[in-house]
Amino acid sequence: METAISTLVTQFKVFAGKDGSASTLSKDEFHNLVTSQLPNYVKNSGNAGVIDELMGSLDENNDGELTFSEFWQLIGKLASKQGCKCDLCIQITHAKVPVGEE
Ligand SMILES: [Ca+2]
Ligand SMILES: [Ca+2]
Repeated sequence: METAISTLVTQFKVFAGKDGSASTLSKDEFHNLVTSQLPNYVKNSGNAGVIDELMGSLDENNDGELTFSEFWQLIGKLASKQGCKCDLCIQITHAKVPVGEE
C-alpha cells in the first residue's frame, strides 16, 4: 500500500516540479500529467477542453494550482468510477491523503 501511494506522490512531484511551485500543479503541468499518464481518459472524452474542466472541478480554492490533496480527488474518482478491483485502485479508494502533503 505504501509503495502504491509513494509512486503516485513521486509522479505528482515530477510533474509539479517543472515550473512555479514545486508542490502544486499549474494548468500546464496538469495538462502534461494527464496527457502522459491518463491518455485514455482524454481520448475517451473526445473533448480537448476536458482537462480544463477537470482542473476547474478539482481546484477547490480556485487559485489555478492543484495541491496534492486536490489532485488526489481525481485519483479517487477514477478508481471508483472504473470500478477497478486491482490492488492499486482498491488501496487508493480506501486510502487517505498522506499526511504532510498539503
Ligand atoms: Ca509547479
Ligand atoms: Ca488549488
